[in-house]
Amino acid sequence: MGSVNSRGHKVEAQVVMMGLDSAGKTTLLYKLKGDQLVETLPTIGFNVEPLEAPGHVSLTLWDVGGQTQLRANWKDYLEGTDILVYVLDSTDEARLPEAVAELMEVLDNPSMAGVPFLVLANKQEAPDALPLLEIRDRLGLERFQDRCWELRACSALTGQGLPEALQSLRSLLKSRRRCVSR
Ligand code: G3D
Repeated sequence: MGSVNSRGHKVEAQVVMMGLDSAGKTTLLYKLKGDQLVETLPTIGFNVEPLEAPGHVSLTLWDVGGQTQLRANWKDYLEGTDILVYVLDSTDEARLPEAVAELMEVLDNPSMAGVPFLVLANKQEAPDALPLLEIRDRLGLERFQDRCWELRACSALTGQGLPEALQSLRSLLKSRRRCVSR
């Protein structure tokens, strides 16, 4: 469970990263972790890594496998999570509807009540990436007026947008109490 210390500075949080297979979750995890690019294999189960982020933020990042047969287990990771990071492959227009449908199912889970979420439109450096505004329209997140969420563009390959994504994580975590009270 996340916590903020008595001076309101230190934030500790469990972060679950989900998204379809190949969205770039594992690449993102290790880019954030050590600014390193790794050769990824499909995640069987999950990867978990601690991450000290700027602004006194200690995160435990769970990268949960996104292959079809693993998605039934997603709900097991939601209980006790402080924030959800949902990663989209901006170059995979064909599977965008599937990615959106899976996100909606996750958001419907009772464990997600009051939990903020950050959607990352990954692979934005690719020439064929859908622009962020189009992704925003296709997601239809504006309907979630009563939840705390943000949408950010990034590239796990180049690191573009990752500092801003961490900033969003921090501000969403700080807003968590507000989300819960709704
Ligand atoms: P997953 O953990 O969500 O399943 P991975 O996804 O991290 O395994 O990444 C799947 C593929 O997408 C990998 O390529 C990886 O290099 C690529 N990828 C991840 N992030 C980015 C990005 O920001 N931009 C681009 N262009 N590619 C990215 P391979 O070829 O190894 O399958």
